[in-house]
Amino acid sequence: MYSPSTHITANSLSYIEMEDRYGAHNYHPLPVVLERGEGIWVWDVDNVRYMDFLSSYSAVNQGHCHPRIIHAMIEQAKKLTLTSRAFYNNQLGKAEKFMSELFGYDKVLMMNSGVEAVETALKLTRKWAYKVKGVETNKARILFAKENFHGRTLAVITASTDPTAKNEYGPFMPGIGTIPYNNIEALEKELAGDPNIAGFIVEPIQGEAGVFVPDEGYLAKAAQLCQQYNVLFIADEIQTGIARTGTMLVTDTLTDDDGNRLKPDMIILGKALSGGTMPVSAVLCNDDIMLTIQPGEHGSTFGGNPLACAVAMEALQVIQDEQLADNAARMGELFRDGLRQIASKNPLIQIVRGKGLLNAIVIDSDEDSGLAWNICMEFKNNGLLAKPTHGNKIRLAPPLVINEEQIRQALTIIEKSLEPFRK
Ligand code: IF1
Repeated sequence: MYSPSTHITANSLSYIEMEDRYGAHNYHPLPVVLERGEGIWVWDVDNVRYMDFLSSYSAVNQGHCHPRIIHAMIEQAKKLTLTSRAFYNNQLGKAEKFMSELFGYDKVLMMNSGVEAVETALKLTRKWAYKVKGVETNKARILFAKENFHGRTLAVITASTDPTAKNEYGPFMPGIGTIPYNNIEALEKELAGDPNIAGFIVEPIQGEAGVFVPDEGYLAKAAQLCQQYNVLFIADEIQTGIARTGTMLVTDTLTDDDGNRLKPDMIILGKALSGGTMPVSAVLCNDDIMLTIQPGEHGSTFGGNPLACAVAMEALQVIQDEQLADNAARMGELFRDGLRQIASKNPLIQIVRGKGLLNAIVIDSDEDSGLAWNICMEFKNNGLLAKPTHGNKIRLAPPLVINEEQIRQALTIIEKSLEPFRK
């Protein structure tokens, strides 16, 4: 089998060895050491330039170091960065109003990392179950989809079906169930069989599972079933949201059979909510859910800090002003067309899938063959950064500011890089 060059400069190696020596070994990064970024581009410590086709797992949708977001960040940082929630600040209300109106919910609760917002949604779901739905104390259950990814906390990995994320972290939390993704019958059976189910949390497209797009109609049907059984339908749009898939949210497109909008009861945002500049996350829902939590019952030192608020408003405004949802939709079509053309000539690409600029190719190999890793090494050698997920899938998700010429440039790199691996 073809083996790509793995030469690493002494300069890069010095940083890699430092992380290896002093850092926890909880990741296995591609051997590239980045120093600088601008738009879709990143540069390594030897000033070699790459196209970023990971976008920090869809956190830098607006492009690296977007000048407007960085400007908003610096201006706010010079004035006030943190008040805690013991006092009011003059940014939080503005950001909450901005997000409520933009996404169409009564209220917002801001946190920091994505998983904190997921935990917040789970806590809200339980409170709602006891205070509004009338579930008996400590009996509430929350449903998750198998092959989900919602973060790394103990509660959230309880729901994971990935042994790597979960092994030897037990004991796990009660009150959690999992059902197959993209399977309406399984959801209905579970909902019909257990009156204590409080919520169903789902990724509109499963990211970590290799950009698995559910069947047309699955999400809408799931939302309707949840409504029918008085169960909260919770969309984790941390990775799919903020224009990544060609609309502000994937769930913006849900309708019932008569064409009426279906909205999730709760949406969870993170990642690109700050344009990748700092951890900012949020849960949005209406008063009947949000107001079940009273003062002191949930919080965070940094959640809703004025720096995060100023950054989030600018990051969302940039998405709108630059029409990045439309661009993601158009560039995504172009990109998948190009990938399919490559696949028609090179059977190494088994499947091309995705929506907007959240895409993946499935490589024709065993999950543990290492082939997808070697292909990503060859991408890197040719100036494009991407990372395998679940062995034989490669996620391809550039910043949404990418243009047509750059898409063609990326396709050329991808085609050329795959050529030597041809069977
Ligand atoms: C890692 C994956 C992506 C997410 C969804 C919540 C979170 C994430 C849908 C938690 C985070 C990340 C985290 C990062 C790798 C990455 C990832 F490959 F693991 F699955 F993006 F696809 N919900 N996803 O995708 O957000 O707390 O990290 O801010 O943990 O290694 P977080």
